[in-house]
Amino acid sequence: MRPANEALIVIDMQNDFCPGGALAVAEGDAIVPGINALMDEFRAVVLTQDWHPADHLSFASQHEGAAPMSMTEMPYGLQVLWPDHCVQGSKGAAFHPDLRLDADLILRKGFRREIDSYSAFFENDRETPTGLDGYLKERGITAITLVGLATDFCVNYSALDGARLGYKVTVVEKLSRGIDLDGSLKDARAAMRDAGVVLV
Ligand code: VGL
Ligand code: ZN
Repeated sequence: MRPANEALIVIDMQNDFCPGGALAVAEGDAIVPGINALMDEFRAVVLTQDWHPADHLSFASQHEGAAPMSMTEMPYGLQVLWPDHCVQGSKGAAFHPDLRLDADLILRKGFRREIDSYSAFFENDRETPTGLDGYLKERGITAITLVGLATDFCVNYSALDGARLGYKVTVVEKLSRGIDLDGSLKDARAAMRDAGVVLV
């Protein structure tokens, strides 16, 4: 059992990010058993859930003529335009059916139409907090282990923000899978290493 200052944060293990889903990550479902087993080691477990309104502005469908996976400029910076995914209350937004749900906190993110939220800590403007930092600090947690989907987006952003906030951050690569858009997986690994994130 890990000490009480360590939390496991399971990022976006939802149907839409698994094979057959709207924004499927290759082998996204293959990591479920390993994540379930790892939960036993931690006294604090948080699940995040990507949770978008149907007209979310990160969806290509909301931008006339835009193709999924193309880029656009938003007031807060560059944004990938995704296929519609993780719509609030849909089957795609539900957790993978085999994922253990006996977690302490389920943190939803991406619920404001105007702004996407990859990180578990901040929306994509990198400054609007989700509240997770306060939650972890109040529980005396100083070290976080991240697993889940996708390595190069929500896991990466969460890891970088966690490091910036002063947590000791570990990403378990074999319990994470990437989308890999134009080399984004390689870039994410380099960025995480540079930020002092431990990749195991
Ligand atoms: C994610 C793209 C859009 C993720 C969420 O969980 O990595 N990626 N929304
Ligand atoms: Zn999303």
